[in-house]
Amino acid sequence: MSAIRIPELPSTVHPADWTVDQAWASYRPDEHRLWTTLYERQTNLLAGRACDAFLNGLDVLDLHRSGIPDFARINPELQKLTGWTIVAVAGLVPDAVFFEHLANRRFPAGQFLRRPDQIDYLQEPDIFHDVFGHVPMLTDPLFADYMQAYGQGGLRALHRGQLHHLARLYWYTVEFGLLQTDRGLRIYGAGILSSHSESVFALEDPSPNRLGFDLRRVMRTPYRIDDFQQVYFATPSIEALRDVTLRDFGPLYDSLEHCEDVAIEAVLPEDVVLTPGATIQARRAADQ
Ligand code: HBI
Ligand code: FE
Repeated sequence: MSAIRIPELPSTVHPADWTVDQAWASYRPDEHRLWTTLYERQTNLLAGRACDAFLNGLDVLDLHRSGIPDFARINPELQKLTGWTIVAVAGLVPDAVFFEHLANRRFPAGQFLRRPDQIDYLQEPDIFHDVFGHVPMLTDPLFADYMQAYGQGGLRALHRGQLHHLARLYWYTVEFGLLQTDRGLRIYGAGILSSHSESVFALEDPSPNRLGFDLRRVMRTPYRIDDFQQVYFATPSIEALRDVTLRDFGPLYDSLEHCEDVAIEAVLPEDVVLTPGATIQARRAADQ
């Protein structure tokens, strides 16, 4: 008997693109109530913390109306705004499948909702993280272009064996990105926006470094998936982010080949430090 088990696609998954039926009618009343609880908790926190594009997107799509959103209702609205649609998936999908969806302006969203005991944290992307966290930003034309460019870049990165570098870009922008505005830093990353505690931590906690976004610097920086971030990168505009991503990263990958990673909590002389983290603050105090 072989000990190796080859994972099989669940029979309800469409084999070509890993999509499933959202089966909206099958969500239970307690699941709709949990969505509403999560929605209200986050929107109370996010006024003055989330960027305008996100808050406008939440309004425009009216994600609150019927408990767990029905993709059949949202898709015509989203498609009219930026050409994006949401497709349901059962959980994580293979990288190539994920990028192929993004490159075609389809956002794969988890079909299932977390359990009540996972209200504060779960590792897999559920429908609250994916739809509340990611989808409002897809109503912004510049961000919509950025995500598609990322998907196209992902397919190229896969062919070049450079996914580790590109995944860092996704992590520090789409999931944990901050935006510089004339009213201070605002959140646009879905990993923060869908997290009760990190929405406050990301902007207000003294410990993490908050640095100006730089594509090469981000690609040199590993990340942790099991704790709050110790470094956030803030872009001056979504347009600037979109513009760097429209270029081919080939030459950048070449230059990174012989370049060391940067420790997560490190600050380099060339970094633009927006707010220094507690480690540097402690060091500065000791220097005085
Ligand atoms: N699948 N459903 C889902 N959601 C993701 O965010 C995701 C994925 N598969 C792969 C993947 N992300 C990574 O390739 C990127 O985060 C880099
Ligand atoms: Fe996500």
